[in-house]
Amino acid sequence: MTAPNRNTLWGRAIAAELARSGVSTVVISPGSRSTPLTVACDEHDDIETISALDERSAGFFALGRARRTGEVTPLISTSGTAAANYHPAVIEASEGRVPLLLLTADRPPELRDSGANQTVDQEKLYGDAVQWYKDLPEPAAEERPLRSLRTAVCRAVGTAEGTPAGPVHLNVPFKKPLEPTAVEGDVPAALSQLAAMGRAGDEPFVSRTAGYPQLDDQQLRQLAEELRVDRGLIVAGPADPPGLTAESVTALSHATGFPIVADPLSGLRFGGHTRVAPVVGGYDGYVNTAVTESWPDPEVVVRLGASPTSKPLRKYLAGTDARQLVVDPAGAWREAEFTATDLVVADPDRLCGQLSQVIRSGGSSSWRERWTAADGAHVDVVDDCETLFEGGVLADVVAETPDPSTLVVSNSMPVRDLDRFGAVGTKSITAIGNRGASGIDGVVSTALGAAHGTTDHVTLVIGDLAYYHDMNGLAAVGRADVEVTIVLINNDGGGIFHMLPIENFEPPFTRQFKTPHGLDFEPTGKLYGLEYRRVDERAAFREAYSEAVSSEGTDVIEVQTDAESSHDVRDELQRETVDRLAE
Ligand SMILES: Cc1ncc(C[n+]2csc(CCOP(=O)(O)OP(=O)(O)O)c2C)c(N)n1
Ligand SMILES: [Mg+2]
Repeated sequence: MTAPNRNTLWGRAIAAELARSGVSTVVISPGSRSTPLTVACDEHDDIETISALDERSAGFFALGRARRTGEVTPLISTSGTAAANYHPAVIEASEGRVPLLLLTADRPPELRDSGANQTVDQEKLYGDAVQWYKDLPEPAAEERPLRSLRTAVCRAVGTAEGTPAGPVHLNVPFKKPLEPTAVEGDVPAALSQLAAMGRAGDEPFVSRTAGYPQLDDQQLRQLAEELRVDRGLIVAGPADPPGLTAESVTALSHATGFPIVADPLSGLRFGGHTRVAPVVGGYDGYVNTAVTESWPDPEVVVRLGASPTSKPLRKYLAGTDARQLVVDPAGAWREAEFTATDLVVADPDRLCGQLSQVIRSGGSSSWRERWTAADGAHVDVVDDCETLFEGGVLADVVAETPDPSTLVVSNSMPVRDLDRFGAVGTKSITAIGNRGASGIDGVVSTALGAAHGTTDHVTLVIGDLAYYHDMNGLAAVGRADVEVTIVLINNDGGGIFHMLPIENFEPPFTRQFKTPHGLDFEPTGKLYGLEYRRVDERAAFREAYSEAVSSEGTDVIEVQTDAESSHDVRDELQRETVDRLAE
């Protein structure tokens, strides 16, 4: 007999096809209905399981891991609200093109809509946020259903990793018995090897071969013609996992002479290529100001990745007359100013590589120098500032983080401060953030999941409300055995809201937007076994951070800041940069 009952056989077939399709880690939350899936993955030799207590954090842990590695990271939950708790991570995975696979256990169809316990409508639970949904048939120890199951699992992994990558949902109904208890005659001995065990030699049931969308020669030559101009830019927004390669974009920059305007999440802001490529990173501090007003417009902008984090950059691009080419391998539209003139449906890496071989124009050196000089002035101004402010924390983290390292930034001010103050450099820093839907939820879990997916040292920079939002996620430090240095920027509320006109409307501003909470986070150290320390000076922060990154274990360094004065410093530094460049 291949399995003691049909449910166990079904669960084992799913686990086997996951592993054979390249899945190495599955995140499982406890529950009864998912028992056949859980036990099969737990017992599988080639699958590492992470046990996560709460599904909302579990979803983001898997997301962080998948975002860092580019590998599908499946999740297993029981039926009911457990599955609904994945929804925020599913949305982020959808918007951010991260390969997730949701395996939600369900009651058998006859119990749906019957008042049965823990039974909810899980049909298309995540709506259009998934790339593919399938309600699997009930387990059957028969040839065709088993072949259909194995095919569905292979398709699910392939679709999650496709172009674009994203979440896939398989709803998996089971009747009792859920445990691997023997049920006489449930699995016929005559079942073929193929249906019962899958293909020989550990091959997946369906192997997937997928090409990359690319232009034909004539289209390529035509596009190359458009790029033979004096003033162009390569604008790299947040990259789709697993990221762009710096070589191809550097090659395009060399061929065209265009500077690379690199979002911190593009994979191009940091790394060895910055020695030879004209990468600019401080633009958030000087574009769309008097500095760029006096410059001629770019003629062509090649846009890679998602829409840039920097609003000044987006506004600057929207205000130019440039021909703007959005390159998207999925042919989707990710440019919300609607000023782009062309959509180029092609794999960005390959496109840059191919274009670099057919263009030799060199562009205008004075145009390039404008950008690099402005960037240099911005960096000098920031370097001269010794005040403790939120942006300085990000500058220090980038300066002091080990090489290589992974840096996870929360939404709200941390990602914006990394954008403005994280200077271009040669260290191999992989910066990631949840910019798909820009939530402040699940950020701790995202960082811990990323840490599971890399041997790099990992730093998380997070605001106090985002930390509060996902304190549950800290349980993964112990449960998944990962280490992260957490820099908690505590300005007692949502500092970002000071940037909005609502700042002038009291009392709603403080009560409903800034929301000071006065929470003392130090006990999270004790609760989750973390080293917790607090600093309120810049030098003390640098020292604490350097110490934390060179010691074992997960540390939290709480930096106490003032949101308003931090905004004042940002403004002051910008004025200085603009003045310096006007001289
Ligand atoms: C899940 C979710 N809820 C609410 C918001 C709206 N929001 C954006 S930034 C922010 C404040 C974040 O505060 P904090 O993490 O302390 O960062 P700070 O603004 O202080 O830098 C809020 C509530 C959001 N983006 N995501
Ligand atoms: Mg805050």
